[in-house]
Amino acid sequence: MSLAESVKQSVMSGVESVEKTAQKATSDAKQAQLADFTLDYTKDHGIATHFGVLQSDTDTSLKAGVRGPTLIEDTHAREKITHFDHERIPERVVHARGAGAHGYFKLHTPIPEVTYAPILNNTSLSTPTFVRFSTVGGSRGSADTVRDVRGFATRFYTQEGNWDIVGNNDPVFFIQESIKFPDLIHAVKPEPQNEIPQAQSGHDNFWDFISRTPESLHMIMWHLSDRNIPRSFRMMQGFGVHTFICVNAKGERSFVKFHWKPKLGIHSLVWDEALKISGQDPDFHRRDLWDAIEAGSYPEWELGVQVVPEANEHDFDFDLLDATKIIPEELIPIKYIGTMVLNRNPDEYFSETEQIAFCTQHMVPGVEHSNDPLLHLRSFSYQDTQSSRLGSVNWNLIPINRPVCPVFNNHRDGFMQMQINKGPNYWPNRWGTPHPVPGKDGGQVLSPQPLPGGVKERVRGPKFSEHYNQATLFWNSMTDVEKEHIVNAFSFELGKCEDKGVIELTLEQINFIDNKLACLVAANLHVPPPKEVHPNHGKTTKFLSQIDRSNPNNTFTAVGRKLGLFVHDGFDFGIASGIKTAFAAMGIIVAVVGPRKDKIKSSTDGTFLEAQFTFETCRSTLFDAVFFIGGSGPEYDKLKRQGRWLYAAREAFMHFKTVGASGSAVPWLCKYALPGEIDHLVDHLKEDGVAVEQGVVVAGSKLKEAPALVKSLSEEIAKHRAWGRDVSAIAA
Ligand code: HDE
Repeated sequence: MSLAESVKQSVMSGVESVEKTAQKATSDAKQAQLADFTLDYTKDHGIATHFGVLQSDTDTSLKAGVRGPTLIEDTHAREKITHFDHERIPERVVHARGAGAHGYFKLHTPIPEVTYAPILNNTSLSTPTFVRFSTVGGSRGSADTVRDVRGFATRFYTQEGNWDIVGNNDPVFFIQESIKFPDLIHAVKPEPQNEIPQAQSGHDNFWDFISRTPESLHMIMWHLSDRNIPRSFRMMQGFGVHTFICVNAKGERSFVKFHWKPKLGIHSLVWDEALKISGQDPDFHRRDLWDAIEAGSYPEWELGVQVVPEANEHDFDFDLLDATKIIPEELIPIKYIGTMVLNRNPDEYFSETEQIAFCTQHMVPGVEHSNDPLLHLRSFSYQDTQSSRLGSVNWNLIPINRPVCPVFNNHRDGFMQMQINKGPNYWPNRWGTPHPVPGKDGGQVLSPQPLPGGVKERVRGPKFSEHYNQATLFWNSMTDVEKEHIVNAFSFELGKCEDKGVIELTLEQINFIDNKLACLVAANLHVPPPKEVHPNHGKTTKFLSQIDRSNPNNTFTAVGRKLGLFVHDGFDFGIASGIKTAFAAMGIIVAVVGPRKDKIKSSTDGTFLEAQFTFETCRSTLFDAVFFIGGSGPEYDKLKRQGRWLYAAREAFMHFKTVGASGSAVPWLCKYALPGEIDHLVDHLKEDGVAVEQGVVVAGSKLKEAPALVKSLSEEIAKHRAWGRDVSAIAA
């Protein structure tokens, strides 16, 4: 069985009812529209020129004589080469690397008190969506698992037009004002003189900018936390970041923040793992998303809103319009109102994922801009960039960008006009169409917004000048493990800087967040700690930690996780197939790793498992857990010299992952793979039993049936990582 089939078998039974209804949603309006533009190349077709003339030869060009020069008369050859020459378009100036998927959104809790937008009021609607996840700094061919903010851009194809929430996986941003965006991006992108480093924030220019931009420090805490090395797109929260305005049918306005909560929980890689995967599988995240959807294990998110009525705008010690601040959930709880399911991979990356043109100004009636100074120029920027990126103002006519509702206006012509607009092209006219539509009939009428008044000047609101409180809140709210990761991340990033002044200034800034944090980083960098001690306000929030189980935003489940099941010729079939079958029923993906990509024979006559990976074609980093099946025969006798097994066990252990073994692989694990680490556990293992400690699961050689092992193994996988494990002695 191929990996795709085994993945499919694994997850099909683990998916819940809401996902199964997803199939029905594929008959939605957007899919139907896209179908009209889709050519099926898997059917039998002859090759033709662009102008439709069938060609008899596409391999040999027209020549003047057998060994003569190619003739310019060869229309097909010229067209083929010319088209190829122009295949590339500019990549996005930021968020160049991404992966997308189709899905749908279904509301379960209407919010008429907040907005009159039908998509947030009508529970019978199933609204088609397209989501694109991305990294920010790297170019289109860079790696997925770098430390970076992840884009989380969602388009809803509503009956009232396209609504885009162009968000990120962090709820705040580096800067308060759009006008600073080019500086931020120039600083983080590769340095101009040598285009180094690619997709990394660990370099002088970035930290130079940050240390001189204190408003960025809250975001920096998110950036250097585990959030920005996510385990999977499927395991990321998403945030609209800005505070938007929503308007209800009575014309009452509220400030609203949008949140996406992943059903599979919020989980991350560890840094060493992220670094290695960048080389081992640069497509790790897009493959993970693609495989899950192909397998029918559709990722889901709950859409939530934090709502502040306009009258309460000034109730906070920060400004609601400041995108470097969260609204702590203790102050304004999130109300979850609907579910988004991603259930279809694109047919063509370029036409769909690359050509989708998200825009923050794509808002439907009932949702509006607030006065957030990061938002208005941003809305200008998206409109502007699409025209240069996609080559024409007519990018709205590209299939993935077309709304599913009728579109008539008087915009005309331009490069690549793709429809024939018959009739009037101005207003008012004697035909009376296309005409403005009154608000009562669905025309957009922006709500009358009170303006603060004042004089025209380049200023920011008074509360915009406080930059450290929420950075400290974030730090205080982390568990010790997460704090250690942040200290290590600062140490790595600043350790990559060459300019001592940059390091010094950054440490001074971190010192305003927390003195201990600054001292720990300084110690790691072997530079003097900051002298002044600024008081830490001591406040915490339980909604931010990814490890603290009391955070209601998180979920711990083994569903959708991947186990690498290592077998060698002569393995114990009963235990291996027991795990495989049971995990398939639980929605946990099992990949068999063997000496060959072929059938691997067990010790029981006539039984085998098909390996999807060889020891050489995968690493432990590609799995959430590794399990080594015991067995007998010459290969098992040589196991202590099986370097790939030893490395996989040690590396997974070092990355705090679930590691397990059964039968004859247990003494191997204990003595050779993890010497001195699990003696105590193995001493207590009964021959027919299972023993567990800190994510290590071992099964005795006389264990006949798998259920007890399956239970322990899946429970450990669901914990994500065994953070209590001491890995200091492990070299991998
Ligand atoms: Fe973007 N951003 N951005 N950004 N952004 C772009 O648009 C920009 C900001 C975000 O998958 C560009 O189509 C400005 C915040 C995502 O296609 C560009 C500012 C947030 C994506 C642009 C910001 C984002 C982009 C590049 C200053 C989180 C990828 C190509 C305020 C809320 C969307 C493009 C996709 C892409 C400009 C800040 C998220 C140049 C001027 C804040 C997820 O228009």
